[in-house]
Amino acid sequence: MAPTLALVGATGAVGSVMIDILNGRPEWPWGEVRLIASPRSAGRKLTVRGEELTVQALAPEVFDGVDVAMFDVPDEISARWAPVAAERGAVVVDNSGAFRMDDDVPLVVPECNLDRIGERPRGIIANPNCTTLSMMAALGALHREFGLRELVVASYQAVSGAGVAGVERLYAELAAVVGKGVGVRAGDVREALEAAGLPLADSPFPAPLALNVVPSAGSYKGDGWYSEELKVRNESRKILGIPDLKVSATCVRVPVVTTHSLAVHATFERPVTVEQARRVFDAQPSVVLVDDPERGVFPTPADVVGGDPTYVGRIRQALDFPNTLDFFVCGDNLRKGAALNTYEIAEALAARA
Ligand code: 11C
Repeated sequence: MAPTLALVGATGAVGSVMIDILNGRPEWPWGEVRLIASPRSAGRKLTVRGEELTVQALAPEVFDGVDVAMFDVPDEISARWAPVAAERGAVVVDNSGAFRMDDDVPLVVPECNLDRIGERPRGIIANPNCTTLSMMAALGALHREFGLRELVVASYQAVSGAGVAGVERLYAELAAVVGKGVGVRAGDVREALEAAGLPLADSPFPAPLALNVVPSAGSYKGDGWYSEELKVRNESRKILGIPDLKVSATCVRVPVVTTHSLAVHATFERPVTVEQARRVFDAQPSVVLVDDPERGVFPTPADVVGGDPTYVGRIRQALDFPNTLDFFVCGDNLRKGAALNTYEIAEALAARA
């Protein structure tokens, strides 16, 4: 019998992208699909592959008979409900940060470590953070050939990483500054936001995003580090299976709606040329090279948003660092960075059922 798929968080920002993905998949291995959300959203109707489905309220019994349950909900909801779904027999693919670093939960990017999906003693498989994920297909391919040893990254993160509130805030701020001639004197953007009734106290970000960049993503964790920077370090090590990988990340929020970018400085055990790296990327179906700097061709969020692949450009040999490449990566943080990777894991589970 075809397996049953559940989507928990069906009405959220990532859940909505997931439904687009379900509707667009060329192959369809599933029988029944259940859409699940908070009691507030229960009763809503959503269409999946031509069938109108009613969203059910999250409760233990909705997982009875479910083979694979994809969770796109906040950490605390996953922490509480993923074990319930697993107890009722579902394999959970969880997109929150609740289980990622647990030793008995695999953290999976299909391009890097799909073989780990069978090792799930708790019935839970974790999906990485979107910032880490945005570079993993590219880095994993290089690591297999040249042996990654050190990684220094700067991220340029879109506001949708902070949810619908982040997107609404950016649009409101842009409307408040456009045509005002601000951005030329320290503090004038903050003044324009205050004047427009947009105090920073109401923002999900600690500084203005309009006409600005903000070196803070996630929550502050002490010793100078924000949570996103620590996730990049810890998750990259776990996914690539390099526990002693040297990683240093600086995560920056930028006024982009969707698609995270990263400037990557990667040092390898063995020598690597730009031509070799290009060949490796060409052979990786989910990586697209956009790299002709002489003609101004490189990936940018505005040009790749909504796409599934990891887009790579600006590949160059670091001038002063042996065995080291610098390159720029863009990936849609809601698709491959969240919903698509989760679904790819679910699809692989269905293929093995
Ligand atoms: C951001 N990367 O851009 C975050 C969002 O650990 O799943 C995803 C947080 C996570 O703010």
